[in-house]
Amino acid sequence: MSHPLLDFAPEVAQAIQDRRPLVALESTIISHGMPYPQNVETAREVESLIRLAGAVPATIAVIGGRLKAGLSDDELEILGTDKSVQKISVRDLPMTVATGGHGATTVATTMRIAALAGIRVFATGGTGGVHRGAGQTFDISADLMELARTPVAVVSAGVKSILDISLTLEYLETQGVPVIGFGAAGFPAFYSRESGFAAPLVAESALAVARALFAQWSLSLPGRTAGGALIANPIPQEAEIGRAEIDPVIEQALADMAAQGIKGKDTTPYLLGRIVEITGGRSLTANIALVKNNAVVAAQIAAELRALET
Ligand code: PSU
Ligand code: MN
Repeated sequence: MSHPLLDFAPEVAQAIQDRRPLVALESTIISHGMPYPQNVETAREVESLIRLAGAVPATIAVIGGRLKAGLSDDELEILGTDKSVQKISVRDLPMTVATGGHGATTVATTMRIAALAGIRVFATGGTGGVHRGAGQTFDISADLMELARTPVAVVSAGVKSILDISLTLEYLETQGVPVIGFGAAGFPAFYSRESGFAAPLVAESALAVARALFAQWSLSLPGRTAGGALIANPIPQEAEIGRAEIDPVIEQALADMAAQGIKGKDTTPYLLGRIVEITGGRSLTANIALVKNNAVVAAQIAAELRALET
């Protein structure tokens, strides 16, 4: 697929031509989700893991107003270090393009660009969702809206309990988004393998996920896609931080945020950073482990999907 605003890295262009499996990666996790230098190191390691698993990584961002599918080392370094890089959600994307700016793409924006690039599978750490107190604030991540309407499967470790997990699952059900627990009956809560909520659907293998996605995308109506899917892959056991341990930390971070009056798009980056501080870096170790785990599963799903398509 080509698009006048979109540039493919050479490796990605070659993979598309050869019909190899591709995995999209987001960039807000690099610029606003982890501190430097772990952010850039992790981004590189995640790309390598995807290659080892037989797929090709395409990290998505906006650089100088151009949509990028696959980044050079210099571009990755800009995202990891340049404080002027904005976190861009779908509503911000047109202005960033129009003004020639740099932008780190959220899950929602990455899905949109991945779809423009013809990439169907995307690995991240955690997705956004319905924030606690959304009844008052109306703070519902655009990630959920994009999952409803863009045909990309997002592999994540579930959502953090900085969000209202119950409302997030309800919202996804209303929007018709399949939420598939990967090899687990419980819906995961990012740092913890269990959230206390069941995964609405379960698949035991990458092939089973690929079959479900293939069926979903065969069910599009004319002029309307069948939307995306959320593949919920629990953090590896050895990296897990149990709920009893992380829940008070999250409560503390939420209280600190309220005290500082932080709102809107700054909410998620603030909470992520504050949780790293309170846990003395332990949450960052867990975050890195789950992102890598998601990347490998996404590569396996992308490979199975490609096999079904051919
Ligand atoms: N959740 C995480 N790590 C992250 C994010 C969410 O555990 O890095 C990022 C993702 O880029 C996600 C965005 O798309 O935060 C959601 O932001 P908001 O809640 O403002 O929609
Ligand atoms: Mn929000």
